[in-house]
Amino acid sequence: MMTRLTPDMIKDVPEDKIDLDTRLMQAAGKTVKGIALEAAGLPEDTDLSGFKVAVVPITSGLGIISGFSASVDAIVKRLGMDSHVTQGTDVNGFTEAVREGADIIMMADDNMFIAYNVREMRETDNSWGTARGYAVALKNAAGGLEGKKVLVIGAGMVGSWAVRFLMDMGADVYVTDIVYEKAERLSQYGAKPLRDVSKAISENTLLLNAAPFIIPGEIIAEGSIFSSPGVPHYFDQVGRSRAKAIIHDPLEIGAAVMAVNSAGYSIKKE
Ligand code: PYL
Repeated sequence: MMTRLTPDMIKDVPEDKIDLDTRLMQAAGKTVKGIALEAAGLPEDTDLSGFKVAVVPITSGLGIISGFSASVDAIVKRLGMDSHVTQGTDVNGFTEAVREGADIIMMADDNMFIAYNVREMRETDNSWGTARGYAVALKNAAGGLEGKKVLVIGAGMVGSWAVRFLMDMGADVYVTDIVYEKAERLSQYGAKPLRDVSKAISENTLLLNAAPFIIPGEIIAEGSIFSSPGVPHYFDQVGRSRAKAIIHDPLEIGAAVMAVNSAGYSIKKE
């Protein structure tokens, strides 16, 4: 069960108050759009303006998260796509999106957040998109990962995908989780499970943190590069002074990869 976002975590997303592109340019030399295009295997100059995206608020389970649909809508608009939030919610909203000819429909309940390409009948989910986007960000921040040791913290849905993508990038992947058996299960993809979480973190300088884990600065190695989608997110002063880069956002990189990868299903057919 992924950590549920709160309105407070995403309140700065609609107006991009954290200026994520500037932070990513400094840490990884790419913008959100650049990372999303690389994650989707599309050329850097891909024109996304022809895509019409509908974001459908979903009231099921624990219900609407205030600001969630507005955040996804803003993220997609920043990619240059034509996006809007439907008037209706749930099936009403989905029907509205279909009737107005949306190319891509994005919606999330308590367990899944997907981008659905209506034309190609293919979905991209948030765990896949987040893992891929943060693996690409780490690769760019590290100047390539071929043959380099990388530690994945957290063997949940995002961490599991991240292990596979980092292996594909040629990294020497280690994985740790407070439940050792979860880390051990990822050895099927060639990753090496480590039992002692703190020791693993202190001995690595390329880390993808996919755990809801506040990492105490004193176990962080000097010069570490953190690619850190995990929420809740916090690094203390010692951690921030030791880390060379900390890449984080509560929603944007994952949602951008979903939208761009979904558009890619149509682009790659052309
Ligand atoms: C997709 C996010 C990323 C991290 N956790 C996931 C989460 O919070 N999921 C719940 C999303 C619920 C959205 C709500 C709405 O406003 O439409 N159903």
